[in-house]
Amino acid sequence: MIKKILIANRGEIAVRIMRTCREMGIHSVAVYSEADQTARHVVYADEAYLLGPAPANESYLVIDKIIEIAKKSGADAIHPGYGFLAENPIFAQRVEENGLIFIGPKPKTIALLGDKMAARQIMEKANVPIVPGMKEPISSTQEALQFAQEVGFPILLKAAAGGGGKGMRVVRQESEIEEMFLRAQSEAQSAFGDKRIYLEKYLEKPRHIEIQILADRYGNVIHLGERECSIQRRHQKVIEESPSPIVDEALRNKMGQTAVTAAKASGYVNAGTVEFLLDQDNNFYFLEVNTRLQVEHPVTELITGLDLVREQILIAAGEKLSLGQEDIQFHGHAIECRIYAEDPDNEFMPSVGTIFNYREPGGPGVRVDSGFSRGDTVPIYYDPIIAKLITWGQNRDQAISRMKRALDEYVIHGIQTIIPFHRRLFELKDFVTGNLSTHFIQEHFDQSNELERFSEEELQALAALVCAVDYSEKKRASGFISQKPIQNWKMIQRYCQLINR
Ligand code: MV4
Repeated sequence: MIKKILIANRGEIAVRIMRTCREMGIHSVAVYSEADQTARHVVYADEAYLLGPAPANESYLVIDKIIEIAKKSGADAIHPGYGFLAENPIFAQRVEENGLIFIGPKPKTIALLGDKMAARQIMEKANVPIVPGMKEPISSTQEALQFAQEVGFPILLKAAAGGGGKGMRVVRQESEIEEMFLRAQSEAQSAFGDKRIYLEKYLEKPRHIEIQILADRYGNVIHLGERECSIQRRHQKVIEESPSPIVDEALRNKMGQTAVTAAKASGYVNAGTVEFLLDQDNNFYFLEVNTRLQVEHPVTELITGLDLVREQILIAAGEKLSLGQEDIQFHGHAIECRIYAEDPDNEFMPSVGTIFNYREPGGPGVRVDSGFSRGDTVPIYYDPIIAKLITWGQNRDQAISRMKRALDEYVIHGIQTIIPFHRRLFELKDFVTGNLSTHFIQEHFDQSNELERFSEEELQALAALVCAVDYSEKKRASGFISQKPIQNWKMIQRYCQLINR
């Protein structure tokens, strides 16, 4: 039995986990940094303890302190959320050594799947399709050249310790290999302290599709369908949805079965996500396993009716899965917009400050998971995600209509957010028709190419139009202009400089 859980996290995900705790009659324990004294997760929890100063490595990443608080408060278990210590096998190990339950996979599984090359080897043995590539790290450009001659260009250099696109380099021709290899190595070294690089065939404009799985400790594994996460910017997801507009029932069953195989092959227990790349011919390839609850889990919750945090807690408490694959049914369509405190008019720079007015959208089919309220200050120290806006509809069109309405209803004053960027995205024909890829944002928002087609006069007219539309949009959405409309004119000027006009 689990009666009290310490949530080793902050913001929207900490609040999200505590909500399920409360429904289940489980007491929640918050931990917080000096920057989060009055944060929503601290207010929501049944008890709260100060960890230390604002920087994460003095607060949310201090393993000893978190375990000490867990024991002092009488917690039975720790939920790590996502980010911070969620995929740190040492943390999971320490939690268990101290007689506490880690709500997540076993430390050994986290370590194993954290090594991308080890994971590929396991999956290959289990007949899970992997991207054609090497099983060992390369030590020279000579080996890279040999590989390229076998599978053909383009090839991709990846960090063995990798993830998140760091240390990744595309090589399109022989002359680039040497330089790209050295760059990938040094980037991998500084990001992971591990410079090992291996090679894969590079897939052009794939989709990122992941399968949610649940596994209990008795070997039962089920999948909860896919999430399409192709809309991302610099390896940061922006929009996720389920089902994917391109996945039909046959492909869902096939990918789902493969994900279940992947989970069984790695001895996986708890909730997890198996990531795949889907190429333009609908072939899918294993990418990696995320050994945590993911940011985008709500879209799966909305179409399956399940509470994934509840399932995680029950699994961690040693219960058997109460559902078989035949009990899982998908209903309707869900889309999530991540609300980052970033300024889309200023190269997505983090926007910090105090939210002096705040109103969340609501109504039919709208869910908001957030970690902030009016009067709160968004600190500079952590991830810039402040909320997630999720809509559900009978079908994709309805989920989109509801999202557009909800984005218009959302009022956040005092800081910049990417809400205006989302509004533009939802107007794009390729988005509405579901024509997505991991290069979507790059292709639709890289205006430096677009502007080359225009004359000086056209550019000026365009700038005036952008200012006017932006101004009236902001006024309509909030009844308030928090940003100088001149910013967009500056943006156009910058583009003109870029293209030497
Ligand atoms: C790839 C790929 C194409 N071919 N691997 C990026 C993050 C890392 N986890 C894997 N990634 C990719 N691996 C091969 N062989 C393209 C990407 C990729 C990507 C993947 C998922 C989501 C967004 C992405 C954006 C650019 C590239």
